[in-house]
Amino acid sequence: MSSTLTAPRTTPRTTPSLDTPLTPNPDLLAWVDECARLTRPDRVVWCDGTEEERARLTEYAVTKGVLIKLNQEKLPGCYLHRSHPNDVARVEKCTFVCTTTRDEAGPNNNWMAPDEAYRKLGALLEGSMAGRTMYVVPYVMGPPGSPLAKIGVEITDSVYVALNMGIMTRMGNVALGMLRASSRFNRGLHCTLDLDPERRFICHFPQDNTIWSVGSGYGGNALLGKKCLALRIGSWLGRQEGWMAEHMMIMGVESPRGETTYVAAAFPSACGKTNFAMLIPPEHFRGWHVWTVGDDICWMRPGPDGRLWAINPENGYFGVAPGTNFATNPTAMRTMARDTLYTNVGLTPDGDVWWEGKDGPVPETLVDWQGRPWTPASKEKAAHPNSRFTAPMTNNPYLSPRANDPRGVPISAIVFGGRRSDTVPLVVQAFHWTHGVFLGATLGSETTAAATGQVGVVRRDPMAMLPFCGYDMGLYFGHWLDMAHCIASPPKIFQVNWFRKGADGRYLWPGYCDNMRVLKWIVDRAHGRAGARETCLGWVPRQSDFDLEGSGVTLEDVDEAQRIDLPAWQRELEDQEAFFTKHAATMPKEIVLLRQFLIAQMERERQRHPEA
Ligand code: SAT
Ligand code: MN
Repeated sequence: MSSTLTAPRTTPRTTPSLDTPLTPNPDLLAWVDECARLTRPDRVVWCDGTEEERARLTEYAVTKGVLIKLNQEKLPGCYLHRSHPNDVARVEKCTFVCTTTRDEAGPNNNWMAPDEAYRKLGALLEGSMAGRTMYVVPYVMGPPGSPLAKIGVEITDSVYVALNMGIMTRMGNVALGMLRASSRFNRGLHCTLDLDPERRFICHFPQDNTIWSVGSGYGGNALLGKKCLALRIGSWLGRQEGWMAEHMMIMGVESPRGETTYVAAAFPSACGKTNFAMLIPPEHFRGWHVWTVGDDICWMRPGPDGRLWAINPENGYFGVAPGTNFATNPTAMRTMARDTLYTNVGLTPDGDVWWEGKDGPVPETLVDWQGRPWTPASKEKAAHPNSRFTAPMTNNPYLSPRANDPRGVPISAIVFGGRRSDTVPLVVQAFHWTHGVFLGATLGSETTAAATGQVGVVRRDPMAMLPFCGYDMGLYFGHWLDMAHCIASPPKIFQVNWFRKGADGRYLWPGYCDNMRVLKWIVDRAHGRAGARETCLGWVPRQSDFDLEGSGVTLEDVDEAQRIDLPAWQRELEDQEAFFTKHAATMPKEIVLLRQFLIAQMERERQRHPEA
């Protein structure tokens, strides 16, 4: 194992040597002290977020074998980390929402009583940092000064986590400066323990604005600002405070006339959100530009002008490496060319990185993600399917000039997408806000490697928030419906599916840069400019509303990608039943009725076309 995470512990010391705290904030000092007394680290290090500190921690991580220095000529400032092979993705079964009552967490979450969770994890945390360093990582989610920004502090025993947080958030002094003497900060306590999956728990205490995570050092389990704070705790706070925390990327779509339209889009993990957020329009769309505001998370609140305004709470990208190349996402390739941490990708003999689907010839030999020799004849993959790059958003050549704007950007269109090889059409526009909420609520997607478990099975993933909604999902839909009353000019809502296949198993839609063709229709519809045809699923583009020039896509394929397959829809509606039953207690009536309405319409269609 290349990591110190499993190194044997030395005898616990009772008085850790304390680095000078960087703040006089009494509540923060008291909490750090409390955590240190519980976990008994040898040292406490306060992270200030400076370049000098980053260099020092990086060098320390290299000497400890936590990071491997890559070829600095090819990849300046880039390092490789190999996680424990049992710790490579989010683990939903170990993730808990610890509200006072089980009902608050809802059937969509694993629940543990707060007392029990504090007791259980407290026992695991006791003395857990003996012989180790405790990093105190203060961070801001959102552009500093934004009314939507939130402060968190993550305490962690992992230098890899501290370094990742330094890329993914605005970290260090900037957070302490914003926090000043306030006690309003998220308290995140993270300890890798010995990475035993049996002792892996990610517990959220929304009523205490607290997160305790033990037993994992990976991604969303350990970088507590991301899914834990920005989505699970964020969604809870959003409902209390009248805003929305969503699993969405945000992009600005600039037309040749210089008009920029902001679009937010929700897709489940590893379904191409980052690629979509970094889309480069095809040749034919001269004068169009897509600017990335964010690639994963979106916080939105109604503005004084009646529109919905959004920020990206993050400061970097934690993107999936496999499949990323100069054809699928040239912007990501450029973004991760420097100052990037790679996790679980292959290592070539000249200190470069490699993953399945990267440009160029397959290396004749390399070291795989588990540190073993690999050749193209090897049965296993060189890079783990959920291997990642952590890159600063400022590396993105198409970073939106508004990405750091504390006011955020006004959203004109919201898109829900999933990975579906059948049934769901390429693009549909909702009839109205409530119908859009219904489209989001009934979203399904084939599972991916981003979470442990079976890959490729359809599961309901409403708003792509199933693993991230920090409270009862039915109440969450109700919050969406309530928000309409605070937004005089709501965004138009759409559903897309880039992944539909034909009878021959071929993708019907090329995806990637050609998604611009769908995006243009979405933007035009959001401004009330493009035509459409009404179907029972929503408004869809007519052939003449769609610009296919230069795509090589046939009209037949597009028609097939848009086809309403009645037997498939019958199965789809039946498949939704279990989800609606599970959430019956709180599911808004409007959503139930829209589903009944669709079932009735589909039945009539089937009577009209009994041969279908
Ligand atoms: O591991 S993360 O949750 O950060 C990535 C993802 O699943 O989207
Ligand atoms: Mn995500």
